[in-house]
Amino acid sequence: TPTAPGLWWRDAVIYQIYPRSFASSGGPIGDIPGAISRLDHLARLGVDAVWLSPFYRSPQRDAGYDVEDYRDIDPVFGTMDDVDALIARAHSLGLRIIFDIVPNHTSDRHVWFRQALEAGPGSPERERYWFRPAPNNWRSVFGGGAWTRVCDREDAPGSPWESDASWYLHLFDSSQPDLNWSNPEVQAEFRDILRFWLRRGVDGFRVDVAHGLVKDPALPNWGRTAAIVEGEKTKERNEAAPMWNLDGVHDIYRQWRKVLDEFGPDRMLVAEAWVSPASAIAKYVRADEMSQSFNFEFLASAWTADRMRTVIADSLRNMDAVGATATWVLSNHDVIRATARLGLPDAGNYPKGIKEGDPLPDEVGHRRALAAHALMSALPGSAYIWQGEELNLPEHMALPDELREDPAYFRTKGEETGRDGCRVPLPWEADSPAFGFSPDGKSWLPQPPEWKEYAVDRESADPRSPLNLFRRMYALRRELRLGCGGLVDVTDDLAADSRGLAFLNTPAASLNTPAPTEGGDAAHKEPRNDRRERGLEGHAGLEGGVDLEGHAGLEEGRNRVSGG
Ligand code: TEU
Repeated sequence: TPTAPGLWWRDAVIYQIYPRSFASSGGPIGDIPGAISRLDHLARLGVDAVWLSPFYRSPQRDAGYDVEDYRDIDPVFGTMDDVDALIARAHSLGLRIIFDIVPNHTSDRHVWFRQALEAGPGSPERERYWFRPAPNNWRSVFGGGAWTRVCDREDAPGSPWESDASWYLHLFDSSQPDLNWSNPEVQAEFRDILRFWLRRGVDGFRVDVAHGLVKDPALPNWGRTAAIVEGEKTKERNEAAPMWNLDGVHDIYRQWRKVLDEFGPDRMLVAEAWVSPASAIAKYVRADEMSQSFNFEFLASAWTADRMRTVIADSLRNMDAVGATATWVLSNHDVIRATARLGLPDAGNYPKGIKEGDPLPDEVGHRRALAAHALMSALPGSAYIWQGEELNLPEHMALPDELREDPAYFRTKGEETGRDGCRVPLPWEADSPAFGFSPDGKSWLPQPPEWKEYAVDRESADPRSPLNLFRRMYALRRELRLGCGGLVDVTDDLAADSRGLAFLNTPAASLNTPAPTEGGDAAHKEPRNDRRERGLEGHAGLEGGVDLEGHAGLEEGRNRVSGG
C-alpha cells in the first residue's frame, strides 16, 4: 500500500494507461485483466501512479469518452471485480491509481439522454442537457456543427421524437450531448459518482474537458472551432469563448474538492483544461479546488531552447504563486506521439503538424523525445508519461481508413492526422503474435512490423534501450528527489541550484550549441535542426554530480542511447 503521506502527486511520475491499447487478456481490445497482468512493468519502470482512461459502460463511439453508465464497467474491458482487483494490485505494488471522469457530456445512450428524448420539449428531463428550438453557430471540436436536430438522429424514424425539430448541443461527437451544469441534479449526480469510486479506493480523477463544463447561458454566437493550445494565439480564443474556461467551472471543482476531502487529504484532481497562458492554467489549481492542471503549453511548445525555457519558467512561476507544483506532459491519447511531433521544425503546432504522406522525421524526433523526457524527469513537479513513451514508440502514420475509429479523424477528414496513430496497441514480446498484446495474437489496430524492436522484452534486455534509460532516470529522480520542489530553489528570477535547474540560468543561445559528439561532428551546418542536437549531456542541468551511467548521449540511432 502506498505509504507516502499527503500530497503525493506534487512530485509523482504518473503513467497513462489507455485500456483498449495497453494489454489484452484475450481478443483484439485491451482490458482490465490485461492491464493487471502488466502492472509489474510499471512498478519496475519506477512510476508512482497510473491514470486509466475511461473503461465505463459505453457504446465506444469516442473510445469510452462517451459514457453510458458512470458506475458500471464496459463488458469489453471486464467487470467490477476486475476493477476492484486492479485497484488492489496497484496499491500492493505501491502505485496510486487515478480514474478518468467525463463530466462535460454523456453518451447519447445514457439513461438521462434517453429520458430527455422521450419526454420531449419543455420537460425537466431536457433541462439536464442543452436543447434549443434553433442552433447557434458553434462548431464541434471534432469538426462540423455543434448541434444536431432531434428528428435527424438515426434513431428518430418510428420513435416518439421522429418529428421533434429541436436541437441539442454537442461540443464533440453528436453521440456526446453536453450536460447542463447549471442544473443542480447534474451537479449532485457527479458528486455521487465521485463518491462511488472514492469508496472503492481510487486515489484521484483526471477531469476530462475541465474547462468546458459551463456555458454562457445566452449561448451567443462564436465562430471558432475549439480551444486548442497554439502558443499565444489561444490567449484571445479562450478569453472570448462562451463555452471555454468560464469562471463558473471553479465553483464545480470547489464542490468536488469537498467531496474528495470527505475521504482524506490524499485524493487528487487533475484538470484536462486546454487553456493558456500559464496564469490561466494556474487558476484551476487551488487548495480548495484542483490539485493539478496539465500544462499543455509544454506539450505544444516548439522545440527551441527559447520557447521551452519560457514555457518552463512561466509554469514554475505561476504554479509557485498558487502554492502548487507544475505538471509536465509531452503526449497523451489525443496527440501525435512526441517521437514524430518533435522532429518537426514547427513541432508546437498541434494538431496540424503532420499530414499523412509527409516524410517522417524519425531520428531527430526520437532523440528529442528522450531528451524531453530526461528534462521532464529532472524538473520540479510531476511528470505525466503516456503509454509507450518509455519505449520511445513511433506514431503509426499509415493506418488505412477502414481500420480507424477516431470520430475526430472522420469529421475533419483531410485536415488532421487523427488520433488512432498514437493509440496502436503496445508491443510486449518481440517474438509473439501481436507482439504479446493479446494471448490470441489479435490487435484492434495493426502494429507495424518494425515495432518488434520496441517490444518491452527486447528493450528490457538491452542496457542501452530507451526503456532502461527511463528506468535509470526515474530511479535517479527518486534518489535525488528531483521532482520535489522543496529541494530546488525556485525564486522569483528562477535562480536554481545545481540539482536540476542550472540550465534555466544558462543563456538560451548556449543551450542550442551542440556538444562535441563521439564521432566528432563539429562541422555540421544547421545547429537547430541538427541530428546532433543533444538532450542531456552537459545541457540539461544534470551535470551537478548526477551521472546517468554513461548513457547520456542520445545521438546513436533513433532507438538507442549511446554509451558515449
Ligand atoms: O479531449 C478534449 C479535447 O479538447 C482534445 O484533446 C480533443 O480530443 C482533440 O483536440 C480532438 O482532435 C478529451 C479527451 O481526452 C478526448 O479523448 C475526448 O475525445 C474528448 O475529451 C471528448 O471527451
